[in-house]
Amino acid sequence: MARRRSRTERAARAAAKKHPKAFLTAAVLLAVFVAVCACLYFFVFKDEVDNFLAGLKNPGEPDGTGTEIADGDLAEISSADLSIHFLELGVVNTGDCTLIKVGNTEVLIDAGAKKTSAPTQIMRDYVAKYCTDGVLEYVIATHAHEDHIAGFVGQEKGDTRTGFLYQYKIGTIIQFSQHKTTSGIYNDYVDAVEYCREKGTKVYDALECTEEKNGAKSTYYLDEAQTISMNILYQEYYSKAASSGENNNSVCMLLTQELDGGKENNYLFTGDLEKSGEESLVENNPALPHCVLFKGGHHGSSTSSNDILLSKIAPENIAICCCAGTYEYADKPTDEEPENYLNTFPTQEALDRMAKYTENIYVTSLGILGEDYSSEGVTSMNGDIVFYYGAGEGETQKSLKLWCSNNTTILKETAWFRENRTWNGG
Ligand SMILES: [Ca+2]
Ligand SMILES: [Zn+2]
Repeated sequence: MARRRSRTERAARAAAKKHPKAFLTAAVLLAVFVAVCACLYFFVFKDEVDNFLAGLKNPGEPDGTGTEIADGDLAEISSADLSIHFLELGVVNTGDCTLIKVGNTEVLIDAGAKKTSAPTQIMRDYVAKYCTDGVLEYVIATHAHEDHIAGFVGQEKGDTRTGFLYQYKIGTIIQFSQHKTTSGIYNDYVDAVEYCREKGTKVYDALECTEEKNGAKSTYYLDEAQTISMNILYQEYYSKAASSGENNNSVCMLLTQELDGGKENNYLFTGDLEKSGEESLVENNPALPHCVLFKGGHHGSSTSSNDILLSKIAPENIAICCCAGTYEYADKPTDEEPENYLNTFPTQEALDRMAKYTENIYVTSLGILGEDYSSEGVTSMNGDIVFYYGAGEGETQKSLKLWCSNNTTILKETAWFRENRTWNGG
């Protein structure tokens, strides 16, 4: 049976009969245009176009509390439904220490920064203030670098040590699946984990969690009503050691809080994950949601917080744990390379990418530099940064609030930023 031609097909054939030359030219031009577009896409703009399309799929509409964040009150934090604390370490070294609290259940993610000083008395006092039952239900060790694990070990003190793994009863440790380092602090960390295991702590690695093997789970609920979940997200470096070093081995965790009306708030923690790890995280977690809070990747390094991840999560707030402006992890400016100051944490490059999504960027500490760019001391930027979900006295509605120990000034409004960085956002 002859195929019936569609109306457009018939019209095209009629036009081709009537104006054969014009039709041929149009067809050739169209073919050339398509070829040029395809070349531009595959060889020049692939990342940009993909990111734009990803942005369309995830327009960054807040799921939860909206873009406005209320000013918090220190007195409300202890009784909040959920609080997330980015600690100042009180030393001039960059490192991570994040405490999450839901009722009497705490999650401690990493504890930096130096084996000679961690955990500082400031960190110990801070954790003791919020963990009052002597039990840290969960500890996450994202990767095997000193600035993330030194405070788990701590200093020798009599026949014990000052590290968190010795000072608290630990419920479950979730640690990196891969490592290459054989550093002293790594070996001390392994000893500390064994010390806990002997006392009954469950010890899993990230891959066991995502594969739900040996008793590990990919989702842990932090409250009895099961409204706040800690989800270990798979990325490929759990199953093969990253060739680039430890950072891409970082354990990634999405904290999801269910709110009234079917809404939710999501908070993402990726340790020091770098670009290829972020790519794998996005690829393996297509449902990665819009995030009300993102812990800025790798202390604000240029290697992390890439477009592929940010376009997916469209973060509303970003907290960066670092000692801003110090040259601990950057080359000092020289006559040949005067712009090296742009590479100190938080780097201009990472801030440019973050600026597309939010100006609500907060930073824990600020370095005080000597003439030769050496670190001479430390002061607070925002200080301890605390996001919490709760309500004050007389308030009927709970909401996400921000309290910081020094101030809640967003990064781009700080004197340090004005002197050392450029705002390239809207
Ligand atoms: Ca506890
Ligand atoms: Zn680090």
